[in-house]
Parts: sequence; C-alpha cells; structure tokens
Amino acid sequence: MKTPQMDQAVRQTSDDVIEHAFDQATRWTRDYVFDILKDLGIHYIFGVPGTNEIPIIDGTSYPENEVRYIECLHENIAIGAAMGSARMTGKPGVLVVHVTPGIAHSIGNLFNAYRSQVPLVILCCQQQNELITQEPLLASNLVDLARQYTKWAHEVRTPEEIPLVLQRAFKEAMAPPNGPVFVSIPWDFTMVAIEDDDKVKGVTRISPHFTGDNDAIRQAAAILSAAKNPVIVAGDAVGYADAWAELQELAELLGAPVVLQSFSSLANFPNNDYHWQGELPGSQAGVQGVFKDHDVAFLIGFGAQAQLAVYKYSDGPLFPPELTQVYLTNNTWDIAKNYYGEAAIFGDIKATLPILNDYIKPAPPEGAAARNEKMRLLAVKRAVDWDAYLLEAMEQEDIWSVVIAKALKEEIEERELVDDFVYVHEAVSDGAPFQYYLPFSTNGAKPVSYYCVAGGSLGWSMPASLGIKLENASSQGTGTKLVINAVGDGSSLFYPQTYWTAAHEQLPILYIITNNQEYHTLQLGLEQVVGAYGSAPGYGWKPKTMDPPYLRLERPKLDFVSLAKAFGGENGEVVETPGAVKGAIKRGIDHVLNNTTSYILDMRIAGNTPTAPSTSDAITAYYSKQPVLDYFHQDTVKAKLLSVATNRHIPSNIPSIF
Ligand SMILES: Cc1ncc(C[n+]2csc(CCOP(=O)(O)OP(=O)(O)O)c2C)c(N)n1
Ligand SMILES: [Mg+2]
Repeated sequence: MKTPQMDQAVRQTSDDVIEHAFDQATRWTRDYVFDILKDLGIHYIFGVPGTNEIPIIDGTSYPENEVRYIECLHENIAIGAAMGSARMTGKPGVLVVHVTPGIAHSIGNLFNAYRSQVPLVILCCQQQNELITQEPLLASNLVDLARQYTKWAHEVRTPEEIPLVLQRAFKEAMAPPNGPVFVSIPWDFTMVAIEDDDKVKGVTRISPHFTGDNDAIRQAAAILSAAKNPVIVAGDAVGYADAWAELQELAELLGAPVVLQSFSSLANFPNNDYHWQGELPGSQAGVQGVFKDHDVAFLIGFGAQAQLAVYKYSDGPLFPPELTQVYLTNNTWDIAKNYYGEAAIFGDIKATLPILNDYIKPAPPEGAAARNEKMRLLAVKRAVDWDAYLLEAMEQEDIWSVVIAKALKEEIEERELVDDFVYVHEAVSDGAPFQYYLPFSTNGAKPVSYYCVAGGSLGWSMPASLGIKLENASSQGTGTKLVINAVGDGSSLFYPQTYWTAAHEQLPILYIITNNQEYHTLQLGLEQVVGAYGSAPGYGWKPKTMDPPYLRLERPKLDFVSLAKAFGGENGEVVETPGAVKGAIKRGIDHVLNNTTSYILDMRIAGNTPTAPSTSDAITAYYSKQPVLDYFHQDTVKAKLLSVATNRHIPSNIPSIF
C-alpha cells in the first residue's frame, strides 16, 4: 500500500505547514471507527489519552462525527463510565486505551463487564507494528491480557483489516449474550489515508428476540405445572430483556416466590410485587436454605450461580440434588452451568415467557392460590417490620442505612421521579435497605433503574454514574434526571478522580458515601471465615486478632467533601445524625436537579466504629435487628445457618462477603 504520507519526503514542523501538508487526504483508517459509531448512534468515546490514541481521539474534534471524547483520569474509570453508558443505551460502550498499562488498569471493570454481560468495544492502540517484536516501551501481548474477559480479543494485522475487524467486533458485542470485545490496533495503522468513499457499510444486527424450541417449552411447562412448591430465581438476563411483566405473570400462575441472583446487575424483578424476596443469600447454607423445601426451581436468566466466598464440598451442593431444575436464558453457558437441568430452554426471555405462560395457564400447579395469598400477607408483615426497624433506626446516634434509603424513596416519589431516576449501588454492606425501599417498582421504574455489577471488583459505581448521567434516557424508556450513587467509603477511594470528570463534563450526580470508617464487609467476612473453618477438620487457622487494624479506615480520618472539592466537586456536606439525613438528601437532590455540578453527602454510618464482630452481640446492631427481605424462606434459611454456625449466632441478614 502506498499512502500520501509516504510521499512526504521532508517533515516540516511549523503549524501552518502541518495544516496543509495533509490536505490531499480527508479520511484516514481511524475514520472507520466513526462510520460505525454514526451507524449505531453512539456519541461517546471514553478513555485516558496516550500519544498512540491521539489519531483516533482527534476524530472527536470533527463536529460532523457527533462523538464526544470523555476524558477520564484512570482507565478503570473510563471503562466503568462506558459500562454506565452502555447500560442506558443498550449499545456498546466504546473506549480507547493506551497499550499495556491502559488495558491492565481497566481489567477490574472489564471483569465486571464480562460477568454482567455489558456490551463494550475496547480499542487499544498498540505500539508501531514494525517495532513490536523488539519490545518497545509499553508494548506487550495485549490480546492475552484481555482475552479471558472478552467474547473476542484480536490484534489487527494490517490496516486493510480494520473495517472487517471493527464490523465483527461491534456485531459480536451486541449479539446475545452481550459482552466486551477487545481490539488492539498498532497505532500506525490508524493514520493511513483512505479514499473519501471508502466507508464501513454498516454493523450487522442479530436480533436477540428469538423464541425457544417449542418442545423444550412444553417440557418445562409440564414440569412447572406438576410442581408442588416451585421457586423462581431471576438473574440479569431477565432485567436486560425488560421482562418484568412476563415473569410476574408466571410467578402468579405458579404461586412461586421470586428470589434474585445475588449481586444482581439490574432490578431483575419489581420490588412492589409480593412474590419479590430480595437477593439470594451470600452463603452456602443460606442458598441451600432457600431451596430446601422446594421441589422445582425455575432458573431464568441466571448466570451468577455461585456468588460466595466460603464453600465446603462436605456441606453439600448449593442446589440440593432433589431439586428439579428448569432453565431458560439466551445463552447456553448459563444453562445448567453447574448442575443437571431436567428441562432447558435456549431462547430470549421476553419472547419465550409468554409461550411458556400460555402452556401453564390451563394447568397451573396445585396450591398456587394459597401460596400467593401467603406471600401477599408476608409482604405486608415485612413492610410492618421494616417500618418498625426504621423507627428504631431514627432513635440511634449513628446513621443506619435504612434511614437514607427511606428518605431517598420519599424524595423520589414526592418529586414524581420514579420513571426518571437511576440508583447506582456500591454501598456493599448495606444493600438490603436500598433494594427494599427504593421504588424499583411497576409504578414507572424499569430494570435499568438499578445499577450494580456481578463481578465484585470494587470501583464500579462512581465511574458508571458518569456514563449513566451522560445519557438522558434508557432504552427501556426511563430517564436519568436523578442519578444517585451510594458507595462505601472504602469503595469510593478506588477512583475519587471520578469527581474531576463529573465536574469537567458538568454532570450533576448525587454521591452518598456510606462512611463507616472501615471495610465493614471484610469484618463480617472474617467472622464468616472463622465460623466456617475455625473448627473444621483440616483447617487449623485462627486469626491472631478479630479486630485487625487493616480493616479500618480511620487513621487518619478521611474528609470526603474536601477530597471531592480537590477534584472540582464543589458541593457537599457531612451528615452525622439520623435526624439530619432527610434534610441533607433534600438539599442534595435540589442541588443536582438545579445545577450542573455534583453533590457529595458524607454520611457518617456507624460513626463509632463498632467492636469487631467476634460474637453475635458485637455485630453491628443494624444487621442483627434488620428484618430480612426473603420472608418466604426466612425459617429454612435460619435453620440452615444455625445448623452450620459454630456459635449458633450467625444473623441471617448479613450481606454477601467478597
Ligand atoms: C478491587 C477490589 N479490591 C478489594 C476487594 C475486597 N473487598 C470486598 S468488600 C471490601 C470493603 C468495602 O468497604 P466499603 O466500601 O467501605 O464498604 P463497607 O463494607 O464498609 O460497607 C473490599 C476491600 C474487592 N472486592 N475489589
Ligand atoms: Mg466502609
């Protein structure tokens, strides 16, 4: 290939000369990227610049490309932000990252994206092709680095290959199941002049709306109709398919409680439906307790089937062998991933569920009406218990997260923002109150109203809040007028540089730091590890201390409002008592609705760090007193937990440890 650049024998340096030197070319290979973004209606590229990326980023300086470069101060922020944008649009989030450290820095959120099936196209500008073998600065085998967390990872071999590779990359990121794709492009390949009419024709869209095989649906329907006591586990593919109504119909037909996968990425079932029981517990005994009395489980869109840290084969499988398993989802890997499935439907959830429901309607399982009535009453009892718990919380010196959750609920509802808010969750030891009180309900919310990830690599939420707020609306029909990010103090410290991009892009986001001055999840984890292994044969380890200083974040104490200020997050306040929460949240929401800047609430949760949880009494009161979400399985879960507890005092409501 002979390019106009090659004809330039003498390099000239003055700006004026540079301006005219390349007059003969108006398109370069990098413009294939912009052809594709135009075709798909994608308006952002996220990244941290390096020299190699400038030719691509330069394309965002052309207004006609309608793409804005969102500058982030760490690659894991860029990828997290691209994930937030992708969650809203349903289209791939696009990144340009810099050689080895660029992709290496983004591995945490790339892993989260892979586990949560978020469509992404990550472009990484490799060193010059002719030099790579000689091991230049920053270069290494980028494809190997990214491969295990992507659907496809490839390094372009010649500039001519770029349109082919890009078409395939975007096609594949959007094909069911969605996921990240990685493309390394030696940067010299991005600057090759091409003809004006040399464009990417388009990106192939493979429709995700395919129904499952009719025989498989009939077989599943027969098993569900004959069930004595069925349970439904709803995973992320339900939320992505926007299939609340279809699954609600099935739950009612079966009289089945609906438990969500633990670490759900979306609100996979509406929390105002009495079948809703919150997320699966994060312990082996807890999961076993949920399934204990059920004969049939309908496992739908359920990818994250083992979200645990502590597990012993001797304590038995997560799903009891007696349980008949029926699967439906849009990818074969998640069907019967770990255990035998009696029936397996490979199909799109939204397209297939109505057919399944129609088969069950003439022959619903025995006792469905009675179970529905029981769940309706249990939901009322749960509401009474949570409200009583909230009253108790209001009398504490410290802030319990339930107070924050209730205040947010009231504000969202009073301001009629149920169809116009997104809650971004990383308050990792405080999930239940937010999942219960916030209106992830059929009154206007959608599965995408809740954002989390299934991977558990901390630092996902603040970055995602950027990409979510950059979009005005979601593909499921909701808006992003109010974006709230609740994040643990420890988690917020992974990427505080996020505030800079929020300020730079004028994104008004309400950040709530659940500041307990510690890694509370890990204190609970220590208790669980000792409880599980302390006296188990083969495990002799006992910790030197149950109160290790390395799980605390109090020396020195952190000043989160000042930290945000340093990065351009001008506004915020410290909140120290339960009585002050409501007013602070009102001010925060007023601020983000009427300004272009963020608001940071440093919520002093359990400000007096509780003593380490070596005994049940020392576990933060708000767990031991906090009602569970799953009232349907409360007793079986408790019984199972007590049967394995060494001190008979493990509370049933502690969050997943990770
Ligand atoms: C990248 C990464 N590093 C470390 C961890 C381990 N980890 C899991 S939870 C947690 C503590 C989170 O603390 P904080 O955000 O303060 O929430 P809290 O548990 O106190 O509510 C840590 C460090 C992780 N999951 N991901
Ligand atoms: Mg903390």
